[in-house]
Amino acid sequence: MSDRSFLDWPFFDDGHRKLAADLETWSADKLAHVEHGDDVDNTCRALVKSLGAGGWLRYCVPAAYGGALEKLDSRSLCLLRETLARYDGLADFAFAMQGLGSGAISIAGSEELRRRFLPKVASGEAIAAFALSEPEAGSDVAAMSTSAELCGDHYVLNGEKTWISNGGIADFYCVFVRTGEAPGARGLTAFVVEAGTAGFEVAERIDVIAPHPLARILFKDCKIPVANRLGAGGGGFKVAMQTLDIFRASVAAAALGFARRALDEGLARATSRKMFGQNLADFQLTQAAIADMATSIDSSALLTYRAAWLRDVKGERTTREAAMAKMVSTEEAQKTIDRALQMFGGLGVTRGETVERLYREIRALRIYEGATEVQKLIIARETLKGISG
Ligand code: COS
Repeated sequence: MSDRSFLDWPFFDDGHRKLAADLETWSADKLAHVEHGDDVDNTCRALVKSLGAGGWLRYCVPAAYGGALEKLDSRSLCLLRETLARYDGLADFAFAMQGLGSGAISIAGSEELRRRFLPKVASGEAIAAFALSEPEAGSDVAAMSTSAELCGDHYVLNGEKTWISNGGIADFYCVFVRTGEAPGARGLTAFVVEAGTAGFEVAERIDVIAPHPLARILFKDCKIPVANRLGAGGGGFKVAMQTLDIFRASVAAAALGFARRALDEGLARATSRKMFGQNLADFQLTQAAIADMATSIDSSALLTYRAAWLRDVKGERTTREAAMAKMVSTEEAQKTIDRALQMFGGLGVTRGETVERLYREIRALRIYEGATEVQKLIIARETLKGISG
């Protein structure tokens, strides 16, 4: 059983502790001993249904639209992602995408759009996706070129988006495009595009080292009603950044879940593997690795839950804190998982071993929703603002 002592930290209230305990019981029952086949699409569809039936997706939307809490609660999202990731990376993925994919609707959608999409996200009836990245605009969001032109009561979208999680299985996509009110970041707008809309197509499925539904999508004269716009024209960049501010802390939490699982696996191995007449854990080199792993997990947890608490309780913009949490937690989780894998020796790189799966699963987290290098830019910028202002 993973260390749960962090739940006593002052960042949490009794509601969070109950959520963590209930989710632990549910995950042990529904996820712990489940082997997924090779069909990631069906696995993810089934996981969304199961997470919906369990009531967990209700944490992805506000209470007025079928959610569990009045507004999105960062600490709950983090506890959910941490726990799900510890049990099953695809369950974490399925959960996270319901939140990230619908976040722009919760933040900026009209009442009509919220009523139409959010209850289905919460129940697991509809699968959501977030379409921001383009082949030439990943880290530099404001450089995107997919465009939308206003023609009467419609916008006409043209261009492509890539590395879109849930691409191919999503029922709707929150898409960010250039509408040209101003150059750069001030000329972007967000829209909801439903799968099946004429002119929208999945161009290519992308296979990655830790498989999950991922695709490149195309818009060819794709007509979207003005009513599907999320917020004001030209406000899309801020909607994207506000969405990322919430979910970046939850990426940190997912990395933390992977790292905790790696420590659990490493400890079990170190205390049972016999070598030179003693356990692996009796060697000081192993103990040094365990100390590093345990300390990096606690520092990641402190940064992650600080960011979440600041947003929930102080209502502050947490751009800097979420970036710090994401950077440290994902980078440290990679090291922790690598150390755990090393304890398994040759077994560690064998397909099907938990540490081998974690080793593949953690890698993308250092890239998506803002690569580590982008988090550094953000942290430095915010820190420099602090001394100049
Ligand atoms: N919340 C609200 N508003 C924000 C914001 C935030 N977190 N971050 C920036 N803004 C606002 C700024 O205040 C600015 O507003 P004004 O035009 O009114 O002054 C506007 O948005 C533009 O901001 P900025 O000048 O910082 O834009 P940049 O193009 O320089 O942004 C970064 C650079 C690196 C911060 C941004 O492109 C980014 O986060 N990139 C990573 C994107 C990412 O995560 N990609 C992965 C895709 S999802 S898998």
